[in-house]
Amino acid sequence: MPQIYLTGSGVFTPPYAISNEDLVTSFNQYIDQHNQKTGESLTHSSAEFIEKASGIKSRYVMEKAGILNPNRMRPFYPKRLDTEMSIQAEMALPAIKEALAASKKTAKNIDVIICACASLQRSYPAVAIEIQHYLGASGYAFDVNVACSSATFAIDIAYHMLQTGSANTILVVNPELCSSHLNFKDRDSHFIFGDVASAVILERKEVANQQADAFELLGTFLKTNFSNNIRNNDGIINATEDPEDTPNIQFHYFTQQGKKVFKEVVPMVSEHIQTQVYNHHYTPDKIKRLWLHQANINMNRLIAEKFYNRDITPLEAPIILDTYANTSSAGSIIAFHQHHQDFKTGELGLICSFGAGYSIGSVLVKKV
Ligand code: CO8
Repeated sequence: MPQIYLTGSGVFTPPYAISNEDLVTSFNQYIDQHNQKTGESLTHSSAEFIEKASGIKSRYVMEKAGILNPNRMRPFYPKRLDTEMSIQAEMALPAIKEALAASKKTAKNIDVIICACASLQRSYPAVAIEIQHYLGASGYAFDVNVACSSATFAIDIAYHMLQTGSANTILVVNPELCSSHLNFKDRDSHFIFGDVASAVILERKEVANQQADAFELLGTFLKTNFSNNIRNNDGIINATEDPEDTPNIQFHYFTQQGKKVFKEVVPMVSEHIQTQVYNHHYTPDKIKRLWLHQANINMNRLIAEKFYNRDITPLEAPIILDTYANTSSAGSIIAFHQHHQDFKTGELGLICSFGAGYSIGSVLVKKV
């Protein structure tokens, strides 16, 4: 079997941070105005609740003023001409440049680009092909969407393409523009997501220029199981759903049954990653680190404790959602990007995503 290496990663952090306190201040102003106007008595949000229930303290976004304006409560991304670079391509490029530099490659070396994320800003042309254009890469490119598992499912596709020899070097990029699908007027979910882009370079060992900081992919393991507990009905059908002549398109946002998700997904994920590790004839104690999807600090801790069957140290399942919030499929890649430099040759780690679908994707890696 050919050996497949992850040789570089990169993260683009958007320019604006919003603390829980700032988010809650504008949310509560919106609620006060709403209650005054309607006579309803909707309840305030609380920064303490958010941090305790989720572990999130802050999030990065591509635009802040619209989100924090109580009269708007959603970001403002002015419509761009078709000839202008799209916002997701704009987010993707700096993450890609960092990943390329880490792997000592240039765009000319990339055979395939997979743009994998939970929300794409348009149906077509594929954002991946636009990224290919701006990078000046040849070969081909396509988009993949498996919600929060988009990155790991794309890594699985890349891994198998590289093994068959249909490509030598593949770029997987995750421009997660979560703020555009988050209902900032909804107390239950207004705090959950942030924007970010992450990228990884995967390649066949024989073409890898950089091997000192590389990880070999030992295997990928995917699972899906249909659930409506995390859902977004946004799509091409929306404009046809209004019976009037002038379509009154509703905003379709992320919704979830958070408690159900928490309860159902924790055992699914811990069993899934244990199974993958046993299938490779290892035991959990041989895994130095879990780079988990960043959904919720309590959920991540429980998954890791079930996996190791003991209490864990913070570095066994590093948390980055305190500053980034849930960044959908980019979360586990950011955790990897920030927390792999201490690995020694032969040490094992596991990247794992989980989310809507339900979907779980895990990637077992060994430091070269
Ligand atoms: N402030 C104060 N109080 C609040 C707030 C708030 N903001 N929100 C809720 N409360 C109150 C509730 O009203 C409730 O009060 P009461 O007990 O009196 O009824 C109490 O707090 C508890 O509410 P919950 O039961 O809802 O709170 P939880 O403890 O369950 O915490 C969480 C809520 C944090 C959302 C938690 O359920 C959670 O994290 N669940 C897992 C979520 C998860 O991992 N989802 C995966 C999503 S990722 C994915 O796959 C989607 C990808 C799509 C991305 C697209 C971008 C948008």
